[in-house]
Amino acid sequence: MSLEDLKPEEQRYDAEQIQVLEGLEPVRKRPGMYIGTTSSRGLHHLVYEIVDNSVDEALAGYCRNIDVTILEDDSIEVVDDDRGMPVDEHPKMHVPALEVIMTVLHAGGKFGKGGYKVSGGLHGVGASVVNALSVFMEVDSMRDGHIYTQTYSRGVKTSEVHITGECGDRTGTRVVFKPDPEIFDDTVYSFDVLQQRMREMAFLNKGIRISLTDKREGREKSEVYHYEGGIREYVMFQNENKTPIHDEIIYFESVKTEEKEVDEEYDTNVDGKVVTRSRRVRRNVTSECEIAMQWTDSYAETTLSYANNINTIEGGSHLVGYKAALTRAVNDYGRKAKLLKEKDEALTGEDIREGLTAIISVKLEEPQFEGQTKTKLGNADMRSFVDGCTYDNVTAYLEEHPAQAKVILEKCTRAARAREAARKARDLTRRKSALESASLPGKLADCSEKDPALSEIFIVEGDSAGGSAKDGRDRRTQAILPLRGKILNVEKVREERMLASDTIRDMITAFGCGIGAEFNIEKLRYHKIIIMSDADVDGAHIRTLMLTLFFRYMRPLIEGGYIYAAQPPLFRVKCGNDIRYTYSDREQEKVLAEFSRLGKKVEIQRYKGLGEMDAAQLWETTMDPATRTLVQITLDDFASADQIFTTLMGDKVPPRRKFIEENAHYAKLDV
Ligand code: TSJ
Repeated sequence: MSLEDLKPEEQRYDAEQIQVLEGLEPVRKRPGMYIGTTSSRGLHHLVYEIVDNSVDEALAGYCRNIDVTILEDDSIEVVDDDRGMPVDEHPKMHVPALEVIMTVLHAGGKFGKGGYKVSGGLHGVGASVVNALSVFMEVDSMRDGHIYTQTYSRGVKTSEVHITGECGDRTGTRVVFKPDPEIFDDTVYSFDVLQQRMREMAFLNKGIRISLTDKREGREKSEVYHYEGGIREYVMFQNENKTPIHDEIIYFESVKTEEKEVDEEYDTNVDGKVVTRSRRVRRNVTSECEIAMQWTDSYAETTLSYANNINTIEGGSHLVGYKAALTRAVNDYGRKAKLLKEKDEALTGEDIREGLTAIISVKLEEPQFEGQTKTKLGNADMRSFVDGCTYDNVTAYLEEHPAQAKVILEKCTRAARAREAARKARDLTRRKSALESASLPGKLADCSEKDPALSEIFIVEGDSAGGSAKDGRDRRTQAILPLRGKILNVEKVREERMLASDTIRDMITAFGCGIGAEFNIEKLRYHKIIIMSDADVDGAHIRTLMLTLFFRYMRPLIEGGYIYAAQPPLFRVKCGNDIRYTYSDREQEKVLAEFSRLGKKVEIQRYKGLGEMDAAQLWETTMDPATRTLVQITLDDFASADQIFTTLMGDKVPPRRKFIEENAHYAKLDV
């Protein structure tokens, strides 16, 4: 049913507020519109969408345990111990509520009284979307002693809601679904990817217990995430491989209730069809703000902000309020306690946040998500709410903990001095040559194309590979920057030391867009920055060092999808006139099997490094846009990326070794 089907007077009446309850065909036609993507990320998103339902119940106080299981065939089971989904007849649609939730787009959450939905995945689209994109789905609702069950295929019910058993006193909801291979490029679940989100959910919602179990053959595994300390424990987790400068975690929370005008949805019957309308009503609205912080001796800042359990990567009003208040609170206290001298300039926000790990989590009704990736909180009133809460509580903490306050202020003052020294140094020379000089690095073999969108730059490790790349490239669109010597680990030094490195300055100059606060993506000279390093451990190390630099100083390059890793081949296999390049051990086995079936002699060359390939081979295997494979480096999950870099690049050796051992099988580091 569409708007046109309504009577004319209905159309006029609040037309834009009318939301028509639709079937699920649009979801299957355009899955991307509902879950963002049909890549592996969308596949995992289905699980989050289901788990969000249970988390909402947990936040309303009706559920504590959520068990997520990857079954043998890559279908997913989620079981919780909530009230059980309602099965009574929907007053307007005359089918059980459970069926409405599962088969009608946009439905869900509005069957209970009160109890608002604060969770909700990035798209917050609901269980019916998961149903539409699953070849099979089964839901059991346990309530009033009965187990009510319904099954579906591709969003269409294959049975009525019926009683399939008894459950005694137990209540809860259980769902099994199998994502549709017609929709998803890849239907294999990653335990690690699910683990990240389940752990994050458990940190953000203290007290809930989420278990994650893998039942697939050969990968059996089970973990439980349960944190009574909530985001306090999240900060401890983020700081696991760092060295805190004060023992306890600074933690505070605040709840605000005010009368406000909000949208309220209701269903109504128009000509026998059910339409959801919304109206503005005045009622009490509650918001929560929770913050945990701890300073470490590192130079990097880790600030993770969330709104309704969604990582607000682009920040927003809550983050603005927090940052402003923290800067004021530390400066005001510092002056009052005479830890800052009258004549000194105020500490900047960056000085104060150096080495600080902070989690800001707000929960509110009607969140407005803005920005390119819809991860920027727009609700203006969250700014003053979080500001007030942060200023009062940080001030109180500093006043009540003078010894810790002294350590923290000293750290901030050192950061300010280092920053001032760096500023003076770069006013003289370095910054000029690194960031403002018109002349490009001598080693850069630039392309002739001037349009950045059509230009790419290969960062090539080693002189001999650099030579081959220069000879083999398409000079019109491909620039080559060979790198000699080690790349500095920027995780371990402050900015001025970083800028003293020729290799790093060459990269910054070649890219053209500057670093840090002065970063300007408009000035980027190439829209593809391709890291070309050997397909071995050393190559991976160099790639990680480069990504660390990009992550800490030029993060928009990663966020914007401009960074790629080239995929050089591992082997060259020749059989008669047939020459193949293979890029993984599995592919190699396949090609060898194919050739041995022919029973002919094969010649195998194993490439130990890019340097072993001549210009023509390098072009053909790794650089030719028509045939090459590039891996785009993405920043799916900032929290884990930050930890990976701290682990890999920080000072503590045992966790680094453990990480490398655990992840040794990965060919690429996709942060
Ligand atoms: F939708 C679903 F199938 F994806 C799903 C929903 C899957 C799982 C694992 C859990 C849930 C779910 C739904 N958990 N809890 C609920 N709760 C309700 O839907 C519910 C329960 C009771 C009442 C009430 O007013 O009595 C209202 C609601 C919305």
